[in-house]
Amino acid sequence: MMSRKVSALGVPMDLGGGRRGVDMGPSAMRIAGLERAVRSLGLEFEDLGNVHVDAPERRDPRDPHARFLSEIAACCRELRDEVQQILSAGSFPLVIGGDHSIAVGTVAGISSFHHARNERVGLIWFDAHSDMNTPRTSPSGNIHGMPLASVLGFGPEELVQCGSRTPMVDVENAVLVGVRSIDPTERELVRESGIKCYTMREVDMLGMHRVMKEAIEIATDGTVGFHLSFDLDGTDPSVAPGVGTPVPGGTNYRESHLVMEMAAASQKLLALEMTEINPILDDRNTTARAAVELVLSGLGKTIL
Ligand SMILES: [Mn+2]
Repeated sequence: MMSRKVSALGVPMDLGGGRRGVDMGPSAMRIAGLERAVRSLGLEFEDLGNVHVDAPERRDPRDPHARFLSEIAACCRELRDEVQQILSAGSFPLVIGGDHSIAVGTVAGISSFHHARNERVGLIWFDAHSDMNTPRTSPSGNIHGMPLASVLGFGPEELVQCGSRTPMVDVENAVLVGVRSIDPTERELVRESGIKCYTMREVDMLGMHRVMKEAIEIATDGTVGFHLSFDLDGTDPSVAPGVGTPVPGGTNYRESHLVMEMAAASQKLLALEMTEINPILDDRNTTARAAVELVLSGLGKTIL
């Protein structure tokens, strides 16, 4: 982390998923003591409140292949501008979701800020899913399954061109970690794009230390640093039960923290994003509390 000040920004978005409730993720993390926890590390903290998101009750999803596309794109543009302002002020962006579609706005902000300085950025995408669908391949039309494809340049124009640079991140500097569920139709794009993908099989066989070491090498090769977009569903449901789309066989408690610790130790982390916390499916805020602990590791908390 390059700044001593953390700026938290909530994005209460649940237009991108099929299951309701992830819009309460930002509240859940605040209630879990995010501010006090970050300050306990000796860092400055400011809470910028929430980006505006409309309620689905007030909107029509329209296109069944990309539901709520214009609402999500509008929110991502606002988020992009906020993230750029945080970076301009020399602060560290901590974005709290919200479904994973918000990553389009976060990555657009980071990419645009650095593009203006002639710098490229890398991306580590921690997730049970590959989020590489497009409206053409998505079985559900839910945009939270499309954000990684979008930031790499594949998908609807409104999302792909959210930043000042297209693609926002070069596929050579993007890495997937923790994957164990890929739709048969999105597999093609995962393969054809050439994105480096560390599935849970690689985590099992190589160990998380080697996986993250290699992931950081890829994300920092020729870049100024990287963004870590952390979908809580990447961790095992025993660690994070309250997520939008739980999948068994995820990273355990220590493996999840090692992802964060190694990102922090690299000194190349440009921003951090926590997504898909669903308090409705949770057990007494377990998942938001786990997310706050994980954030601390990502901000440089060490055991010793
Ligand atoms: Mn995701």
